[in-house]
Amino acid sequence: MKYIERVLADLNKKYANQPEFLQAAREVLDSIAPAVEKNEALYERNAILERIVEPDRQIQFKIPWVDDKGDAKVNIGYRVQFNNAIGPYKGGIRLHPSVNPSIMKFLGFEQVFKNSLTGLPIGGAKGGSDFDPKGKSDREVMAFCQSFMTELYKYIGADVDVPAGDIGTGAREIGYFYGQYKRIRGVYEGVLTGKGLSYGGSLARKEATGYGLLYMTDELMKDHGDTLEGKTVVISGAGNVAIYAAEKATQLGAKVVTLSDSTGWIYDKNGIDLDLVKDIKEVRRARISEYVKVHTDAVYTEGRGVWSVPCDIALPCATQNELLAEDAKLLAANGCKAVCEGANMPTTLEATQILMESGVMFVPGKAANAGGVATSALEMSQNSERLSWSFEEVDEKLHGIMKNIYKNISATAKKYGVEGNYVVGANIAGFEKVVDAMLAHGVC
Ligand code: NDP
Ligand code: 2IT
Repeated sequence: MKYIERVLADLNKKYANQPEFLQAAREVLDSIAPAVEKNEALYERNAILERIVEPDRQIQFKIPWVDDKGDAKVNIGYRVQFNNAIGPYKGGIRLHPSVNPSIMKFLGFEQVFKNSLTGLPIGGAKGGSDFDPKGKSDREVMAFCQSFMTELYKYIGADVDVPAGDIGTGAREIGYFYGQYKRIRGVYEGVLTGKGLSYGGSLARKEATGYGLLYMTDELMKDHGDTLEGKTVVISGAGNVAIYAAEKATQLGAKVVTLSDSTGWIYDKNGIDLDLVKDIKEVRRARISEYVKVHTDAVYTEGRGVWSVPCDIALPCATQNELLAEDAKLLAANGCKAVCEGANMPTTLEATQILMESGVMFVPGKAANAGGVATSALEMSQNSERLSWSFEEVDEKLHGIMKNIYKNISATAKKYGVEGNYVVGANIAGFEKVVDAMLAHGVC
């Protein structure tokens, strides 16, 4: 049995109860085959694949906290420190009731390759909890965050592991995490990113994932003799990534006609009013259905459905496995030119295959949404030198990083004889840098 197949078979056996992790591992291992085959003996002797698919460590802990009624609650906390061959562990914290060890591991695994693609010195990690911030008061969120950090602080540090935001973790949660870390450790350091601007945050970090996604999409279109000007864009999600993706798409001349949340989706043929969405989501923390109370000619539909709207470009920006095989068929039939992933693994393996076979250009999340973590690394740099850069300076660096990622994944795909296959390009390019470092460090 070939090396990759053996490692995949072992993983399937060992982690049969971790479907998301197995999906992410399969996507990477299948597509790096040409790079592994070239060095099979060396990699196998050094157990490179066995070592890269296994997290360095997984921490799981209890998070007791007290709600507003005075009742005690318990959630489960996780931090998966996956690989620190090229830099300190780095990755977000997800707060969502669906969080479990499989989701933590898939996200940590993806992060290793994504962080490598940024070209910056950051290793891969992910953390989170099954806590649901929806409907909780500020005090309850603070109580949870303080309890979470009371355990997590033991395992992180500015040169060790630097968490950040993800689903359910925004500026408010990062603030409470930071306050508790500082209080326990007595150290003022860049231990988290996505911080508020008054205490070491970076300008443009809030916008970075969405903006970066559009810088990537723009490069892709230009490389294929096209632009974003006048294009119809459908976006799922209505959170941090979706909002700033919509903002940059609009700035680049496209028209964004959909957004969604977990209850339903909106279609506005005139283009989404982002000031209103920001008020609904960032200020009021309300449902996207509020939108049609103001824009009465827009349509709100319960459930899922954004991929049924004819578009030139589709940007899944909500969560994993939200773009299914039937959605891919519909997008292709409706003439969609490109799908670029703002979320992590939003497209199923089957849907990805359908899109690529139908000639829809596809850029995977580990390349397309890397602008967020890249700007987190820029926040770390600013913290280290105790300076703050201007919005323009950070944004310009982010733009350059996304252009470089596109160049890198495109050139790598070409080098391995699969021009335009950005899944292969991203996975091999991300993999090679990490493996180079792992080989240099010896078996550890
Ligand atoms: P937010 O919490 O800000 O927003 C998430 C959005 O997706 C919300 O509109 C939410 O709806 C929707 N959503 C979440 N889970 C589900 C679900 N199970 N079913 C349907 N809708 C859902 O998160 P982000 O915008 O930060 O993250 C979105 C995606 O982007 C995630 O995959 C994340 O891992 C990825 N990402 C984030 C980065 C960042 O910097 N924040 C960087 C790179 C990737 P509702 O409010 O109803 O739950
Ligand atoms: O998935 C991701 O890349 C993030 N949630 C951002 C991680 C980070 O450290 O900024």
